[in-house]
Amino acid sequence: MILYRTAEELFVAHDNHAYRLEESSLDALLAHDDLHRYLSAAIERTAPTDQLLKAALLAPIEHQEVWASGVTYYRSRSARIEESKDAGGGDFYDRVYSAERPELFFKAVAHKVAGPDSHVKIRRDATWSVPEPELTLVINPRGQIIGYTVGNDMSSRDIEGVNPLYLPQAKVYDRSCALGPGILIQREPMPTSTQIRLDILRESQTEFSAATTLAELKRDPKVLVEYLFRDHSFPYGCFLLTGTGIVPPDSFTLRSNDQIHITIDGIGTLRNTVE
Ligand code: DO4
Ligand code: MG
Repeated sequence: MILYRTAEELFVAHDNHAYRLEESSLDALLAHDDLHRYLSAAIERTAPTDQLLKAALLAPIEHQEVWASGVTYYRSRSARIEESKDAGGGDFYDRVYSAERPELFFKAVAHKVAGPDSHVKIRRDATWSVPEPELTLVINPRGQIIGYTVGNDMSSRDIEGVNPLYLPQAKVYDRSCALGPGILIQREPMPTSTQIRLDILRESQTEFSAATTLAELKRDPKVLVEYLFRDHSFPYGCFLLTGTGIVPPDSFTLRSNDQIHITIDGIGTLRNTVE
């Protein structure tokens, strides 16, 4: 079942039907002991509605923080080593790829997050910007993974490449993160065969397309969450992007009006336009 957020309400979609939830706070839903069971019971007692089809979707986030993991795919490791070779930073990326402790960094709070069918931004002072399509874990305040959504970790590769200490500026700015279209509520891990696909369209033509699968993800999502929650509380739960396995060629940079489509099996497609 997939949870969707609109300006007024929350909906759950299941077996080609949508149901409006009595609960309208995502914060409250994420705090439930057993969200899957709560939503199944809501579906049992509620008549389906067509209101979801008419409503604009918002990013499925309220007071949650968004964090991200880095260099969790071999492709990301190689791309970062290359982009930072003049700054002598490549060694850091190689070391973090094989280290026991993962790279985790703060990415956003709700007001920096773009929802489905809205705009993401590239920084005005960046010359090399890319989207990063990432499976995103939805975690409750007790540190349990309760679902999955699609995430875009927009990144300024030139700023990151000059010096790894510039990472927060390369990664955190207004509308540098997109989440949606909804949250797949699922206790079980996503299968390793799950495909993550990125399509970038420019003037309606495909400019770049690639796909990977979760079989390429080096880190166990549960271990990423365990590190994130060490001496660190999230009273409303949080989101954790799990890193990118797709990096466009070095000649590619995003431009205004490019359309970014990220599709993850079982969750859906997150569509955004570059402002
Ligand atoms: O270390 C830089 C960021 C890495 C990242 O965002 C990724 O691998 O997805
Ligand atoms: Mg990333």
